[in-house]
Amino acid sequence: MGLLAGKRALILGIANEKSIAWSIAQAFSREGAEIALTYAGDAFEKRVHPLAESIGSKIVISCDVRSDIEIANAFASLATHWDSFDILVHSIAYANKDDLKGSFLDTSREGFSTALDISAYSLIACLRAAKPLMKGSNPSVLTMSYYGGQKVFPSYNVMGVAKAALEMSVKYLAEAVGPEGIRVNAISAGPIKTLAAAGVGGFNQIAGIVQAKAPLRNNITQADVANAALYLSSDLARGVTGEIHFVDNGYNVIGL
Ligand code: 0WD
Repeated sequence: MGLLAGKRALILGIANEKSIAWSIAQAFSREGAEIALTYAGDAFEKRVHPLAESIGSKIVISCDVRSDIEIANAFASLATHWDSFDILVHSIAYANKDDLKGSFLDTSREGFSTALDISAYSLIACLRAAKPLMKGSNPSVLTMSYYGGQKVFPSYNVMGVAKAALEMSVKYLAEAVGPEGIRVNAISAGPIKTLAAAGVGGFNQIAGIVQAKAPLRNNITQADVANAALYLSSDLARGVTGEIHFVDNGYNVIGL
């Protein structure tokens, strides 16, 4: 029997087949979970539908997390299919391209607010909307972070500040929903070539340094993140909440 047999998982943040969220959806499906997916508006619908079909997922819902109405509608729509679910995966981030290069000092008020809204606040808004449905045994919420939320990386800029807010939100949310038995964790993933990564100036340089310096002398893959996500979302991690779990081939332990 699979690790997630009998569980239902809602996964937010598939843009295409390279998305970390897509690898997570495949791993969860392989381990017996029933999957529902959301996509960020019309531009992504065509990409996500065939992916959903390939894992037998019949619930595919539009949810642009910038809008409270879209979030409310998405969970209302989910509730017409499922009276409860067990696992929420939030794999969403966005910053204006101009804010992911050059000097952090040039971050605009609008750019700051966009990055923090979509990349950090959306976790709070989605969990609030999800909570009435997350009433199974050992429900789990998981989000995706990056080491740039703890240390300075060139060009990561405002997204680093958003990840810091996201990681602290994980801890406050873990306390807020812990009494209901809901766990909240983050994976801090090493650099992976995806659509989101393509927007970060100097991504290739960062990935090259990780390959040379990480204890395991390599970059991670989407599947590495998905396998850790599997553990954190399963009953194996029943005692784990408020945790930022590195899946980075050990890069974060290196000082120089
Ligand atoms: O190196 C990497 N790729 C890492 C990614 C290292 C460490 C962490 N992460 C994080 C990202 O910051 C993000 O939180 O993992 C998460 C998933 O990112 P990904 O899989 O690397 O990238 P991608 O396939 O682009 O998925 C992110 C998606 C969006 O794609 P685009 O490329 O359009 O920004 O987040 C979604 C969208 O599907 N998204 C939204 N969803 C709902 N509403 C919105 C929105 N407003 N904006 C973006």
